[in-house]
Amino acid sequence: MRIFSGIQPSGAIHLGNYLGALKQWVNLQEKNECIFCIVDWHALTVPYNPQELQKSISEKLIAYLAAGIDPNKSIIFVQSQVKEHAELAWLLNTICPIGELERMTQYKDKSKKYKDNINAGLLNYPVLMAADILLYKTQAVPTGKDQEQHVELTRTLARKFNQKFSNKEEFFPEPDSIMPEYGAKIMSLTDPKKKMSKSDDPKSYISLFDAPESITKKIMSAETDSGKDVIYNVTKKPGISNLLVIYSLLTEKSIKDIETEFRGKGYGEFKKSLAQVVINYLEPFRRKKKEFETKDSYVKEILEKGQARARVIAEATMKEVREKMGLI
Ligand code: AQP
Repeated sequence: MRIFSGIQPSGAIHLGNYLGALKQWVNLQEKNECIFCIVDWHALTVPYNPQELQKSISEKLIAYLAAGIDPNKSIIFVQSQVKEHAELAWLLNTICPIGELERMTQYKDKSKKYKDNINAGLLNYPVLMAADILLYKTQAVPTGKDQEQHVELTRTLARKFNQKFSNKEEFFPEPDSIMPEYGAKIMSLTDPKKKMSKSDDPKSYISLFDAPESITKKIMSAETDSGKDVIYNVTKKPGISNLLVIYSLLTEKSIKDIETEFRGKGYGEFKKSLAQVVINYLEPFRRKKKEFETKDSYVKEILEKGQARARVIAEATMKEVREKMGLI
């Protein structure tokens, strides 16, 4: 199966991005042809600092490598280095109904969050994402829950393109979403009714590279209800339930077993133990980051090789697309 997925360099990669997306990628690369992108053009749709962008891109690449993405198995590259993404996005824009874009949850959320910067790119973001995916004739897209709607639009656009320009034959496959059973939507530490997001206040998320003291501080002050029983109940105890999910995914213990372990012990003890679990789990990430930061040319080479491999596929697809759309 051909797999494509990406992460935007819009902030620090957090536990949500890891549990929802990255962790699946690592497993999928064993038996599939995987293409993992750092989608920098997407990050320009919200306010950002141009001086910080390259550093943020490098950090994402290091996070991919530290998580276990293997450049010998998977293609890793930066979106803006393969111009065909922009070309296909433009062409797909011409078959995408505006209504489909206006109903997107992420567009609505981000329009509220960045009231002074509701740009056309924010609205068209899902079309660029569809182009990212279809350019590689992708069959499946591993993501968290928040991106499901965008993958659904990608299927719609693939279908429309096939009907209009490919005699109803399958030129673009309609890609499936792959989501983990648990962890597809990790919630914010400061507001457990909202998803964890890298563009939010750093107190609301745990970055893969956070220092141990910072992890402890964030978990100990994570929002929980006024009770003291460590019990999973998303409606009544969204905060503690979110922490239980994180605990369970990082230790591979069932939520039932964790509830039993902390019966009668209260939130304080549970949070202290969770902080230690997270610190230990993320220790190799911090170590590998330091290691890769000293290997500048190795890291650059990975991107150059990745982009060359991605270009071969992208150019072949676009040649066919142009022909089908009457451009040659
Ligand atoms: N809270 C989450 N729980 C599980 N999965 C998540 N993902 C994002 N948040 C969670 C998944 O991580 C990947 C990265 O997505 P992205 O960088 O394209 O942007 P996003 O989905 O908008 O993620 P963020 O963290 O919320 O970034 P910002 O704040 O920049 O918008 C995707 O697979 C996503 O589903």
